Amino acid sequence: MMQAKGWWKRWTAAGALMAAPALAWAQSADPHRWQLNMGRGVTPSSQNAYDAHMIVLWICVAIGIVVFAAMGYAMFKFRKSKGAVAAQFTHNTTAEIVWTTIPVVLLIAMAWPATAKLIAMYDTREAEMTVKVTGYQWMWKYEYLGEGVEFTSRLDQESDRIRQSGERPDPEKHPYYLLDVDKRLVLPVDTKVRFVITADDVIHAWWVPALGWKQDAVPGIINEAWASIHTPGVYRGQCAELCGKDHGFMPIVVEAVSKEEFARWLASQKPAPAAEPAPAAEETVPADPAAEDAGEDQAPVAGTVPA
Ligand SMILES: [Cu+2]
Repeated sequence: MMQAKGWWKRWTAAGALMAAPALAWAQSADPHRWQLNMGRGVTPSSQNAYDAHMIVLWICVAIGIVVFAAMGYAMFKFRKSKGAVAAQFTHNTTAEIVWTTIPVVLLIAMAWPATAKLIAMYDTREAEMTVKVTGYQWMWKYEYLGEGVEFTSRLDQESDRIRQSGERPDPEKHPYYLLDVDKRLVLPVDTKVRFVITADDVIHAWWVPALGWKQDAVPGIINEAWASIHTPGVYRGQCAELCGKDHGFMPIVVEAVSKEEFARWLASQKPAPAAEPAPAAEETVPADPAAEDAGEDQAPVAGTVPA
């Protein structure tokens, strides 16, 4: 009796453990430890991918249940010890039609929405702004086309120091070790942003999982993609093409902010109109905007966790 109770407890605990990831499904952006399902991300493309994945997953689950139930039933019901004798027929036209038709219908049912979603994911028309992304060994360059704002984004100094020193990174102190940059790609939310993506030296790939796509950056070729981020936040990614010895050290950080905040940020990045005589050009606008922000963005890395 005691043993039976122990079993029951163990099964309940196991059931609770299995249910836990289901709660995590609601979580959206960046991947986290022990995540079982794919994330929903923060763009229509990532939501499309998630929806297509869930449709197919549940179809697979249903097929699995039906097939294994039929197998189990047949093995149990028609077992040799009960005197079952195998049938001797070799063909059954009805069965063959059924097991051909059902998969065809299922494939069409899956391909139809998947194709519609895929077409939507590649439709970059009617974008409200364009960002040109260029991959370099081993950093990214971002240009806000038509705005006169461009900068490079590379591994943050603290990650770089840790990796070169050979010391063991402390996840408490540096939760974004190798996933932080000196200058983030700032984007407005609820805005269709078109990305044109290329590379200068070798093939790279620009990938931020929360945006729901990955695009190759190929020298001499311009690839396109788009994103309309619906939730403000910081989304991290990495180069996804083995591009040389420092391939692992060219992360991507996208910061999605409100439209107003973005307008302010963009204005602050634009070079000041050249004041003619400028006797004392002081340090109003540094010649290199990257240098200015490097200092600013380093600050939170030391101790606090950037949101
Ligand atoms: Cu790369």
